[in-house]
Amino acid sequence: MKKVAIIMGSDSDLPVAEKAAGKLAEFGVPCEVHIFSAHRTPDAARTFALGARDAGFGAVIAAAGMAAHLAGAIAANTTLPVVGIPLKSKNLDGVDALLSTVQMPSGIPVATVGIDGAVNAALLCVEILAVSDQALAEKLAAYRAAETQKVLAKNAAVEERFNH
Ligand code: RP5
Repeated sequence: MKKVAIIMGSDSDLPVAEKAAGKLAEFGVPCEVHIFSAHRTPDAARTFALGARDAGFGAVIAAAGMAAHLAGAIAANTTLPVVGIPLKSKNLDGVDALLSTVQMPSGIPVATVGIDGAVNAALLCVEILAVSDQALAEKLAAYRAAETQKVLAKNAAVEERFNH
């Protein structure tokens, strides 16, 4: 199976990156986690992106906060799908990272999830890999069905409490 790379701009991003790693692990998708910064270690970020396909990766998650150029910088140097996670920061609440990540110029796509959207980033990568992996597609269907049951159970509890 192809691996997923989780790249973050700083070790301060680890709490969100860990959630993505945990969700990938639930599906048995192998991942690597790295700290590369578009601004502080641009050469390392570029080198990783250039070699990512040959290294066996099928998708890349890039998580960064503030002036979050990491996902775009990775996408500039690979044709693998790149999923960007804009991270919340204290001054602008993540809107800075959201706009920096989502507003890519035509030709260099980044699939941007919501602010701190680690679970959706991981699920999107699982969906990408599942296009050519039937067993993974079946795990996704089972996961979706289980999530649906959880919400139905919550609804039943609320209805039982309030609706008489
Ligand atoms: C970004 O700047 C990182 O992704 C991080 O979210 C933010 C702050 O980094 P630190 O100052 O905490 O290292 O590049």
